[in-house]
Amino acid sequence: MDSILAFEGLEAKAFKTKWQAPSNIAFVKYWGKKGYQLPSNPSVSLTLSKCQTQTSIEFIPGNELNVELFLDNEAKPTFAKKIHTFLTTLSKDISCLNNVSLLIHTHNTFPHGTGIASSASGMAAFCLGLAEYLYFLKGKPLDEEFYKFASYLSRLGSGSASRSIYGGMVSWGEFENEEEMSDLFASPFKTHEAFYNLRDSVVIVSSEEKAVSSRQGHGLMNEHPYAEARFKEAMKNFKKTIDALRNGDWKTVGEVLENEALQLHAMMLTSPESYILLKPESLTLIEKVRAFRNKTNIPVYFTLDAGPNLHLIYPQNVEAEVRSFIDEEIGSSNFLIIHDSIGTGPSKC
Ligand code: 2P0
Repeated sequence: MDSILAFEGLEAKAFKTKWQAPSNIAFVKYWGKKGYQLPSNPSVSLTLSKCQTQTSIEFIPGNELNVELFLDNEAKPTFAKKIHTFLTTLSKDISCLNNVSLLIHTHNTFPHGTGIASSASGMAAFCLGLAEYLYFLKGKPLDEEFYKFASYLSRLGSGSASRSIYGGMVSWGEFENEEEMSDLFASPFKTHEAFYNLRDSVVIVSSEEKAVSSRQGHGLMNEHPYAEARFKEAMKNFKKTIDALRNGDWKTVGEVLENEALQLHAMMLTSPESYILLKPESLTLIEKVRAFRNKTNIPVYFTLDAGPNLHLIYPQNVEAEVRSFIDEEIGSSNFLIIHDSIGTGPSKC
């Protein structure tokens, strides 16, 4: 992969681009970092299809770095500042970023304020545009290396965004003898064909702003008494998950999926500065999913992101049964439900 230094010494030019990138849901969670935006353990995620961020960027050469950002045509100075800080850091190695103004327009295809994290899809869509700009200045084609570089940049912006650069299942983080797996960027993970059509029905329990951000949550792992035990467990769960994803063993994938979600929230509950992102409804729903599975043997499993919303993950061949369960026992009148599925990854608009 091109190092960032390969883009030093370029002259800023005018350019316009637009990309859309999907959100993702981790099966094995990234929770805790080391060094500069490197994961403490490998993770693997499912790329969503419907939940996408679309971002256009206009690059205008000038005398200094400047960023304006609009979400659905409304100016968002806080997001603009985040991107400005990110680009200022990159400009130490890529000096042309000191001489460009960015005009960014962004839009999420999923309803705003649902509590679905847009940081992965948002940072991935932005970094695809930024990577394309640098490739344009350098006169390089958008080949496989381009996507690796976009994943690398996304990882620097937000860890989970590195996985939103690819479709299907995606891994990020070094592991044993898996040569293509790296801490620096994510890569597509080839599964058994039984998992080509996985479904994710997201039950929106709450759309309140989180009390503790993921960035703070990662930071709290530095002082966490169970951190080392968690990283060991994550390694074990990663091994079990990638083996089962390759072998077509959905039961094992599902069991680890639930265990990972609960370990993630256990870290929050038991952190020196304890906090709770689950809501009472999250626990009620977990019990309903487990009771339904025990009664029917239908292999639907839950996971959680850093928030209270439940993701129900299941193979396509039980879609009708799971959709009836959701309608009858969870109720689309009680909760907003987004029926999504595994997606093919980002695209240039
Ligand atoms: C994940 N999460 O693997 C885990 C599980 C949330 C729960 O990565 O500090 O926004 O920007 O690198 O990627 C959310 O944290 O954190 C996250 P930063 P990020 O998806």
